[in-house]
Amino acid sequence: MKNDLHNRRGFLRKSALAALAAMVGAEVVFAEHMPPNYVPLGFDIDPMKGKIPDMKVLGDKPWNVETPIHRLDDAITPVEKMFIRNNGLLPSQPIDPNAWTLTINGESVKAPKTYTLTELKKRFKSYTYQVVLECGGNGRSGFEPQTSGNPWDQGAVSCAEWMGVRLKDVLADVGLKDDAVYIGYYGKDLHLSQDPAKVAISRGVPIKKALENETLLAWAVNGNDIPLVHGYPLRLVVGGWPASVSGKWLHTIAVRNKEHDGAKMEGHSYRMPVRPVQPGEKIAETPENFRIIESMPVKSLITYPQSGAMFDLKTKLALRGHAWAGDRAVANVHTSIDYGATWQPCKLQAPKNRLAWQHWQTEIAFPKAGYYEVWVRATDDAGVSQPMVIPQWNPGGYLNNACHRIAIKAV
Ligand SMILES: Nc1nc2c(c(=O)[nH]1)N[C@H]1C(S)=C(S)[C@@H](COP(=O)(O)O)O[C@H]1N2
Ligand SMILES: [Mo]
Repeated sequence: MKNDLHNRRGFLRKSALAALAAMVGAEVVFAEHMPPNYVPLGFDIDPMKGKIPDMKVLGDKPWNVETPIHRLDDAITPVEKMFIRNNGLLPSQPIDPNAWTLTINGESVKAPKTYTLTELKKRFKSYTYQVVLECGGNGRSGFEPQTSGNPWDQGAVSCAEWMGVRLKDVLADVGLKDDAVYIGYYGKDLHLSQDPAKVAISRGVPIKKALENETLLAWAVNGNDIPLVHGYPLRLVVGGWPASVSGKWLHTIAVRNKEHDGAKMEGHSYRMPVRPVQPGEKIAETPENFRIIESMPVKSLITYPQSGAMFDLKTKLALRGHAWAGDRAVANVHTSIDYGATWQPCKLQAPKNRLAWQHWQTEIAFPKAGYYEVWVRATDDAGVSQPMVIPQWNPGGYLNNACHRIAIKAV
C-alpha cells in the first residue's frame, strides 16, 4: 500500500487522503503540512492492538522483549515493564548469590582480585541512581532497507533506579597500572551454540567512563533483587551509552591496556560508519571505516496518551513523556500538531541525577475536530535536536532518534 499513497512528486494522493479520512472517520487536519513521501500513522494501525499481551516478544531464543511505548509512562520503569535484550541463553540455574564472586583482572591491574558479592556489599559504600538503559539498536525498524538485528520499534529503553557500589571505588581498592585505558565485562550467560568456549557478548567502555560516579556494580533495581533476565545477582550499569555495555550476570571485569576486544566489539557491532553510507550499501567492516558508539543521541517519547486515542475537542489534551540525551542533559522539549510547521514548548523537569531521563508535559488545544498527529522533539544542552525524519542509515541499524509521533482524533 505504501507505494500507492504518493504521486510522483511525493505528495499524498487525493484518493489516499480520502481513504485515510474514511479509515479514521475524521477530517485529516493540516494534511497540507505533511512532508513529501510521509506515511501517516493512521495507515499503520496495529491490527493486533489490544489483543497482544502487555509486552512485545521479538524472540525467545534469545529472549528479546520490547515495551510498548504507552507502557513506559511511569516516572521510574517498573521491572515488569523493562525491555529485555539477551544475546545468549540465561545462565544455568539455580544461582546462589552467596557463592557469587566478581574478579577484577586484566593487563592493567597491579594484581587480580576476587570479591564475593557479600564482601562488595559490606566493604564499599552503596549508591542509588536513576539510569537510562537504551539498546543501541532501539528504533532499528525505522531504517530502510532493514538491517540485521532486532527490529525494535522505540521501546528498547528503560529508566530504573539501580543500587550498587561504584566501580571506581572497587578499582581503586584493586589498584590500577598507569596504562589502563579500557574495561571489558564477562557475564555467566551462555553462547547460543551452548559451546562453553564461546562468549555471547563481552563489551566495555574507556576507563574514563568506567570511573564516573554513576557507573555501578549493581545488585538491586527499584529496591529489590535484580530479576534473573536483567542480570541477577550482579550487573554492570553504565548509563547514557548503548545498554550493551551494561553487562549482566557479571563475574569478571578485565582492566585493559588497549581497547577491549571481546565479543560484539568488532565488525559493525555497536559501531557507526565514519563516513555517510548509502542506504543498503555494503562497506568493509574494518576499524578505519567504523567508530564505536559512545554517548547515545537526544531522544523523547510521548508515553501518554497512547497512539490512536480519541478525545473531546472541548477540553485541552494533556500529554506527557520522557526525554534523555546520553551523557548530556535535555534542555527543552517541543510538540507539533501540524507536521512540524510550528512547535510549542513543553514543561520539562530536571533529571533526578545525571544520566536519568527527564519528564515533560504539556496541554494542547486543537483548532477543530479531525485526525491529527502529535510529534515530540527534544533538544540537548549542546543545542542538538532530534531529526524529524529517519537519521543516517547505517549497516547495524543503530541510533534512530527520529521524533516520536502519535495519532490523535479530536471529536
Ligand atoms: N551478559 C550479558 N549482558 C548484557 C547482554 C547480554 O546478552 N549478556 N545484553 C546487552 C544488551 S545488548 C542490552 S541492550 C542490555 C539490555 O538490558 P536489559 O535486558 O536488562 O534491559 O543488556 C546488555 N548486557
Ligand atoms: Mo542492546
